[in-house]
Amino acid sequence: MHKKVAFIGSVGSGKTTIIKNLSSDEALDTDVESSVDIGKHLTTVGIDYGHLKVDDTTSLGLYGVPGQRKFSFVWDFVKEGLWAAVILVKNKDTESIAELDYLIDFFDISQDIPCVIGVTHVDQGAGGFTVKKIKETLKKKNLNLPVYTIDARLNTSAELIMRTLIAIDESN
Ligand SMILES: Nc1nc2c(ncn2[C@@H]2O[C@H](COP(=O)(O)OP(=O)(O)O)[C@@H](O)[C@H]2O)c(=O)[nH]1
Ligand SMILES: [Mg+2]
Repeated sequence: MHKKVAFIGSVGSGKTTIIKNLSSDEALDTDVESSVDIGKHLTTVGIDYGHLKVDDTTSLGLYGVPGQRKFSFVWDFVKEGLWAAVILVKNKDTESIAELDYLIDFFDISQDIPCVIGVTHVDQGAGGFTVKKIKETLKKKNLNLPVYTIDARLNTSAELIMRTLIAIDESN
């Protein structure tokens, strides 16, 4: 079975990094020009794509989507048939924190879909304030989602996120 996972969050929140980190094959990174044609409308907006084989029967398609609203037409494509979502928030970045509210609504995030929030760049400063703000937003929306402080560059962080998504899916 092929399942679609979206990595969403503002520019610089670590989407490209975490997808490269997780991907079994060389991830497509459209931050630089890609030699592989994944569709003109995707390459021009810098979508990332990676692939992760979980076991013999399950593989995950990892899609990174730009956070800026001017690119929101790509979100419709990624939103279609979504299995799980990872929302990345850049620590201490006011815009990235504020974006969470909008992204939750746009992607119809609910308790029915596996979703984890990762606060990145916490190695550059304590994440307490950012986590507090995120929890306030979640409370307002009646959502109970795991919030992890992570380093998108580390395998251990990426694996923690993916294992959590699978565990939530199995308990749903
Ligand atoms: N120190 C630190 N750097 C990070 C972290 N996550 C990503 N980066 C760096 O931040 C920059 C932006 O990350 P990128 O994955 O391109 O963000 P994107 O715009 O969401 O795709 C890159 O130079 C990454 O190496 C993190 O948790 N800690
Ligand atoms: Mg990127």
